[in-house]
Formats: sequence, structure tokens, C-alpha cells
Amino acid sequence: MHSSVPLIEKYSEFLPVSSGTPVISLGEGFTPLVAATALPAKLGFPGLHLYFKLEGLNPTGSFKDRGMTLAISKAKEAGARAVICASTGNTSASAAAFSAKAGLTCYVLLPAGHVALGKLAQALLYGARVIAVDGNFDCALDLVRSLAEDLNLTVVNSINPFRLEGQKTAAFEIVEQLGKAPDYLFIPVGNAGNISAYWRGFKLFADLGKAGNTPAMCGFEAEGAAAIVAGRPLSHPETVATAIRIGNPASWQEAVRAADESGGSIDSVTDEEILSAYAQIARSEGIFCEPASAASLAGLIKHLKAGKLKGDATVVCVLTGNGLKDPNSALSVCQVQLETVEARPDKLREAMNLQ
Ligand code: AN7
Repeated sequence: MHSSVPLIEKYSEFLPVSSGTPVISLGEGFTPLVAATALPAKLGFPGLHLYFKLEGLNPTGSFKDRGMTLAISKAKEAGARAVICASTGNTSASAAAFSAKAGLTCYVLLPAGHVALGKLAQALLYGARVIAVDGNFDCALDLVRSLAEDLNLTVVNSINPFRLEGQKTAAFEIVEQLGKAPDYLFIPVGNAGNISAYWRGFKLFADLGKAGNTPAMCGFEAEGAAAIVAGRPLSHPETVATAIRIGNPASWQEAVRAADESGGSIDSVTDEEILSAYAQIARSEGIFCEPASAASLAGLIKHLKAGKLKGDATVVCVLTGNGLKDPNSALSVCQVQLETVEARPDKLREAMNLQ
């Protein structure tokens, strides 16, 4: 049964909370870890133990809820005036929802024209004050930093220290679900907070003797937005995976350390590889994630082809967000023109090509 205990309470001993912290919860965390049954053989590695961590099943449809429950609870505890974030979409949806629950005003700065429809709809309906900025995410985040300082607002982007602390709980869950740490974790990289948070979580559980080993952290940026791979910030990041359309990741250094210390790497995948993986996850495993999330499987495929993995490895791909957030990407990948058929059995049999 799904636990109804707030994530913060379940893992309180590992989080910066006290009995005085008001817990703002929407039923976040405790997401399924689902074994891939068809993909390993289809990819030519039938012995691979492949799992997907379905973070799209969080209450606002992305992993952001793990960090946001803590960031908003701590903002409430501190008596914040209001909260603010810049976002490629998911952070804004999550911040807006937890703010609504907490009774806090939430300001959201979005890169105009580059946020998936569902995420925008969420932020608006949850009642955030949404402002589209004529610039990309990095530009919006710079503005958030300066506005927050001037106006005494609490920033709930992952530069807020509570965000990554909350997000590390996903690593705890994976260890508990597998009964050990995986050999490899494949994960998309945008602002580079999530890979950093997972590494904190895996290291902590290993230090406490709760996990035998730590996984190699394999992070993947989109090729057109691969600042870490390039070794310099990019002023014009571009990718179909709008969630990770980021040119100057805030957690750059910690992410690089996570990759180095764990024996993993940060690499990139092309938009074509991302969209191909996106369709394969849906068609082979019945899972609808958003394009950015599919960078994890695209990365795994790239590493398998390059001979970088043992064929019997235990691998977790983190699917960070729900596919329903971005219906336009799904429709454009499918490119099906729906024809309306006359409502008669014979016409339907013809359309179904079944006699
Ligand atoms: C689905 O919402 O940055 O590397 O502003 O929405 O921790 O940034 C979203 C990022 C991966 C990258 N997958 O995680 C935002 C935002 C999805 C995402 C990432 C994001 P980070």
C-alpha cells in the first residue's frame, strides 16, 4: 500500500527538520521502481537488470516535489514573506502546489515560449503569480537571485539548500526497493541538482551501512545544452527537452564531483537519441515520461553501444517527469493524422485492417 506518511517524516532523521517544522505534504515520494521486461532483450543485453524509477508519479508529476516539500516547509517555518523561482516548468508547478497548500504567495519566472503546456497550466491553476520572461532559464534565474535579495523573498530553486536535501530521499528509496544500491544510475542533467542530490543520498546510506556499494552516477545533458560536457556556460542552449534547456547549471561543481567520486561521468545525448528513447520507453514498457526524462535511457543506450557496461549489471534509469505534462512532444513524435471514420462496423473493420 502507498504510504501516507509525509516524506519528511519518514526520513526525518536524515533531514534538517525539527519537531517545530510545519510539514507541508501532498503525498510526495514513495514512487514505484519498475523492472523493464522487454527493453533489455530489445537492446541486445538480455541479462541486464534494468529498472525505471517513476518520479512522474509524484503529486505534481515530477521529482521536484521531494525537494519542494522540504523547501516550502522550511520557508513556512521561517515565516517567509513569499517564495520565488525561475523554472523550465516542473519546479514552478511544484513550488506553486506546495505554496498553495502552505498558504504562501509564489512568484514564478518562466522562459517565454519554452515551457511545456501542462506545466504552465499547473502553475496557473495552483494560483502562482506567473511571469513569462523574454530570455532563457539562466537569465530568469539570475533575475530571481537579485529580486529575491532586494525584496526579501525566499528562492525555492535548487540553490535553496533544502531542495537537494529533500531530493536525496529518492536514493534512499531505490536502495530500499532493490535491497542494495544499483551498479549504475542513469539520470538527466539540467541544472545539475538532482544528480548531486542522489549522490548525497547514496553516499549517506553507504556510510551508514545500509547499502553495500554506491552506484556509478551517469548523468546526461542534452547535446545542445551540454555546458558541463563543453566545460563552459552556453548562452544559447537549445533542445527539444525543454526541461533541461539550461546553459549554466547551478550545481555544476557538485555534479562533476558526484560523477568523479562515483566512477561515473557526465555526457550528452542528441535530441534524436532522446526522442527515440522517449518512444521506446512508452512502446516497450508502457511508461509515459517526458522527453527530458528519456535522456536517462538514451544515455544508457549510448553507454551500452560503447561497451561501457557489463551485460549483467543492475541499472536504474530515473524518469524524472510525467509525459502528460508535454502532450505536444508526444503528438509531434507520433505524427499521426487522425481520420474520422463513419460509425459503421464495416468501415471500422476496414480502418482496422482486420477482416
Ligand atoms: C523532467 O523545473 O530545472 O539537473 O526549472 O524538469 O536537477 O535540474 C527542471 C529540471 C530533469 C533536470 N528532468 O534536473 C525546472 C528544472 C526533468 C526536469 C531535470 C528537470 P536538474
